[in-house]
Amino acid sequence: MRIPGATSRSGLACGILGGMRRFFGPVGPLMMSLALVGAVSACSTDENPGDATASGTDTALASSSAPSGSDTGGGQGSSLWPSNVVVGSDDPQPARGTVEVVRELEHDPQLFTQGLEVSDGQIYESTGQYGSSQVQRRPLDGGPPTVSVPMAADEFGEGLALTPDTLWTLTWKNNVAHNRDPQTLEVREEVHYDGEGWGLCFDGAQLVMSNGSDQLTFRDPVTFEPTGTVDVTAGGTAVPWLNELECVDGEVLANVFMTDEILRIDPTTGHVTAIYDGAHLQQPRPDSNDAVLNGIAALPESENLLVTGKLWPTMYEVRLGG
Ligand SMILES: [Ca+2]
Repeated sequence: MRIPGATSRSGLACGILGGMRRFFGPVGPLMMSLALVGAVSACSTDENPGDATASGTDTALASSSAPSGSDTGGGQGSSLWPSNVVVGSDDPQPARGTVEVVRELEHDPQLFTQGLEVSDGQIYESTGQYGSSQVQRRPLDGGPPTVSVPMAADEFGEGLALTPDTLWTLTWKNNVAHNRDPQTLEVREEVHYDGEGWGLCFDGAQLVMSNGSDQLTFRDPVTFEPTGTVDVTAGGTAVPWLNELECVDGEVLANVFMTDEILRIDPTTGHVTAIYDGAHLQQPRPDSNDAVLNGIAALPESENLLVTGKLWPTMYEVRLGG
């Protein structure tokens, strides 16, 4: 764990990577993808590719914009984007596990899923895209949303997490989290944070947030102030693009942008302890490069999860095996 503001490792490869992110901007995801294949790998061996995002600088890539208009197509076999988490050779090595489908549920294929959570028989889902981002609640056993609140047109919705008093929702690049009434979903307060917002979960004591890098930030569930960070590694290699999160029994589950893999992370060490392959879910995928796996929710009083993706017509109740 690292305290906020502490100096982290940095190096040439990561510096170049961070520079590319800022240089190419939102118009150059393909160019950046070509460079990333090498740069991420090089950076991951010893450096921290997430420092650029974690330190609050703007990045070109986000959980939602990168594939748009490009042919990166990660998670669907593209050769331009790492389709699997890169695991180093150091110990501990992550276990390999399966995603076993228990049942299928309907999912509105219009939803650009960014955050998913289940509580008291209700599904909470937040979605992205400028002009159509929203937060909604609907019954787990089916049916339309009972509450749906749009976000401002200049806000791009990201992850969400439910605490006893608050539904927290993130924005991608607005540097703002919304403190919402869990019943009405209306915004009660806005709080500022540095860097991008990607995924969020609540472990019962603190919030855990991702920003697209390999770093998770812990936050106070009432004030949203950062309380610490941890760098996530698999076999000693940094794991960038951590996206939607779910806190489960003292561990953090994360799906990784542009892959079909779900990671089990020990939040005290940052070690990835298991990797679960969800490539068989929602096949064939919707005809959009955006339609990647994104959305993990623990089902209360069960060891099963609810998993979906952006623009997917299906949610899956799954059991992680192996
Ligand atoms: Ca979640």
